[in-house]
Amino acid sequence: MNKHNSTIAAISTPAGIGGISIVRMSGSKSISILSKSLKCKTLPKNFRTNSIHHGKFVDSGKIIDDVMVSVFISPNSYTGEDIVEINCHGGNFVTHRILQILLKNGAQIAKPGEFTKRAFLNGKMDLTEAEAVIDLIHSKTKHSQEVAISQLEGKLYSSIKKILNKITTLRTEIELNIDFSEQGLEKINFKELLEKLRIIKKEIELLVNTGNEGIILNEGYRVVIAGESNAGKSSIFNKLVENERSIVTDIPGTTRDYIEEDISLQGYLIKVFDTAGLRKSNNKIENVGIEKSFSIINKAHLLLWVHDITANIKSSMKSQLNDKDFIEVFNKIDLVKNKTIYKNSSIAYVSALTGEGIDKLKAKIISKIDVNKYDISNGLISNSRQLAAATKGLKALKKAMKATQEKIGLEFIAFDLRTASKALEEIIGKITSDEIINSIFDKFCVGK
Ligand SMILES: Nc1nc2c(ncn2[C@@H]2O[C@H](COP(=O)(O)OP(=O)(O)OP(=O)(O)O)[C@@H](O)[C@H]2O)c(=O)[nH]1
Ligand SMILES: [Mg+2]
Repeated sequence: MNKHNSTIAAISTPAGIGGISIVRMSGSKSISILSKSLKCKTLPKNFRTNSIHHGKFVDSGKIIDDVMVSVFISPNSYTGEDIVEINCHGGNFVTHRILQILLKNGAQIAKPGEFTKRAFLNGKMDLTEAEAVIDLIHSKTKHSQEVAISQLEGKLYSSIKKILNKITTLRTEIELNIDFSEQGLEKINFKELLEKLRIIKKEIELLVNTGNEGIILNEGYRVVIAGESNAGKSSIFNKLVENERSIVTDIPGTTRDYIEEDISLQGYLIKVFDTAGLRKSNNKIENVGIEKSFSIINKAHLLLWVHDITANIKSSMKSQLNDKDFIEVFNKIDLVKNKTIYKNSSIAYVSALTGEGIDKLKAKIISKIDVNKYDISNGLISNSRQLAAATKGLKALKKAMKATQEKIGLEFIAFDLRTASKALEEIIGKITSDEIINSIFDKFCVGK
């Protein structure tokens, strides 16, 4: 089980002062390194797995702290290696001193995510579960937490495993028939084969479709505020994020670079973007900003298209916004006396100045989030990496179906099925490049 020779250590709790801090160590030398500094009733070499011990942490005969040590012996631990977790008093100095002593006695400092990476490499979890660990740590809302925990429970993994098993069974059958056909004994029923492929295709398709929802729940729903300059976009942005984050002036072209803030609405993570007003400008900086606005708009789930209700400008740029879902927002209603004009229910009438209509706008945004179509407990694709691989798998399966319909040869069908399997195996990390694996674990914090 222990594929790594080094024993790693890190502080697993956040920096700063707290009641307790945890210094964590993993590797085959964890117990022997600990025994150099722990004075305790039981000798560390006699510690049993899943046990906790009270003792004094000492260095060169001096007591450093009074500690509780949790012990997990390989393979019954998070990483699959011997782990000790030293619960010490949560002062910066004490915690760092303990870490330094462990390093002096033979441990190496852990890289970000190295504990979880070892768990993955030692087969304690698949890649989707490892990704769920980081998602759970970073989750800011109820829904992102629910997606992460279901993934951590291995729901996505088992959905993918089921599909992979079906593909393998079918491919084995086909490959057997290739051998038979060499002897002139081909027995394959193409109609039945096509039906089996169709069922698998449907399952992968479902997986891909869950991706749209999973990514929204996990990575956030991207709402981009766009429209004419001076319409009040930045003012609306500030109201939505409840912070005077974006600069507001009466000079058209105030916002140049886009600004992004996360908010939580009814348990959904919403990523709100303020962008430069779209207009024809001779200013070089503003034009760069306008180009950036278009690229942000392209990645939006929803646009808030803002007009100044008093300006009476018909926006010419709106035609360039393709088929994006949008809410039309008429701002500055505090300047309008005749309230009867607010009659179009598809339009959000607001005043960023007084706050009137902002709650209704928030409700409109929520109503646009197209989720809850899938059962989270079955596992959802929840990031772009997983979605790209699932899409690749779907493409290969469609090719296999086409080859079957055209009866162009069993070898081709087997090849496409192998491609589909490889793509799905990428999601769970069975065959994934070191580069991808490193990029996933680089996002972790030290000590996890
Ligand atoms: N009366 C009134 N004035 C507003 C309202 N919202 C914004 N303004 C004013 O309109 C002007 C422009 O507001 P901004 O929020 O900077 O507009 P913007 O769309 O971000 O402008 P650019 O970044 O230049 O494209 C400022 O003087 C604001 O104070 C509103 O609801 N009512
Ligand atoms: Mg602005």
